Amino acid sequence: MVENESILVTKPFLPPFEEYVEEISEIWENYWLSNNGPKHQTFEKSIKNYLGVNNVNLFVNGTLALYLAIKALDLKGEVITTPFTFAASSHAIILNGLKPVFCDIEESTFNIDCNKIEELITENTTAIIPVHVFGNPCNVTEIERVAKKYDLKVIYDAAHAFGIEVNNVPIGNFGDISMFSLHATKFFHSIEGGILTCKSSKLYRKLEMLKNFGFNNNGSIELVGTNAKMNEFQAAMGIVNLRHIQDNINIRKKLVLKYRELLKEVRGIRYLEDIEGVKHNYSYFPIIVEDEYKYSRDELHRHLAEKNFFTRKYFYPLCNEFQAYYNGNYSFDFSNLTVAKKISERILCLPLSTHMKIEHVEWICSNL
Ligand code: T4K
Repeated sequence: MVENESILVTKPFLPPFEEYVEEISEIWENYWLSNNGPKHQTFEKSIKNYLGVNNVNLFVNGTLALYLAIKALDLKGEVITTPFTFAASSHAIILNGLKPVFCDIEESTFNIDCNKIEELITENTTAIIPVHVFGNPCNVTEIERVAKKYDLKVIYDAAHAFGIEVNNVPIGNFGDISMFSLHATKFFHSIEGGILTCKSSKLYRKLEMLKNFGFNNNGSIELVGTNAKMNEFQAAMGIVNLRHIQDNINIRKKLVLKYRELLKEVRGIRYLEDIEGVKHNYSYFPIIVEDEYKYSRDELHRHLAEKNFFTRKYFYPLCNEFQAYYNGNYSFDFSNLTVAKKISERILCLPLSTHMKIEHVEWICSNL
């Protein structure tokens, strides 16, 4: 009876227990637990292949990966980014001593509005850090054009975009660096984990050093680095989960199509459609609760929780509204973020996981 079940916004996929145990059993033979062990090496190769990119660095999580991506490019001054994202995106900028300059987003994709980037560029701007929110790709062509014109670096926060392709080009090939998160809540995960992809082999080597205390191949400390290495248990989970990835995407796609079918006629509920030429991963199912809907977003959130369906307000509040940023060092102009404000006050991510059945979607939609 779905009526009596409790469904969270997501529930991590776990592979068959025996499959993971078999994968990690080698660790008991070789006693290699971290520091670029055999599982790490195998996983890195598989990811490189799956993502169709030149260089892959694995990290302990996505946040540290993004933090080190910014460090590796020696960015200074101001970075243009989106306020409609998880805290990790803007935290990584601020932890590097840089100023995030928040740009408004598009109504249709919730991604950074490329038409508004140029007006925010100053002599202090050194990079753009867009986010492929919910796995929907940003306008990579336009971002590349602006970056080239003003000689800016581009780091994509692709935390949600594992496996996405745009016109058959895998998404990790755009910009200088892309970061993918492999956190437990992601549709493909390694318990915790992060990936950086980049075209430049020089940058790849620098990232290798930065995540390992700054050691170079000769054992000298060449850079001031940190410890952000992925361990063997994480890599083993990634290896096993990669075998199940397509099945998982298929399950999620069916659930998403059902949601769309059932919500089509609901007045005041808007959702994202597939984009032509894009290979999607169906990692989230966000809806916009428009003003014409019978309840507000917050009322709907509460109503579904009473029925044991737990939705999430990803991403509310906006990053520029975080109390932590108002310590006297930062001041943000809210007036240019009207679309982001509107979306963040109306967004709700509905439950989506491989544990769900079509009946769960039907039950949620009947409550909408
Ligand atoms: N950039 C972007 C755009 C991101 O969205 C993220 C992470 C990052 C960067 C940073 O990447 P990482 O450093 O995380 O690799 C979750 C995730 O923790 C976070 O990874 C993710 N974005 C964010 C969007 O969602 P919370 O605070 O919402 O997580 P939590 O613990 O409330 O879990 C969400 C739901 O999942 C709950 O209903 C419980 C369920 N859950 C969670 C975990 C961890 C489980 O059932 N089992 C579990 O093991 O942030």
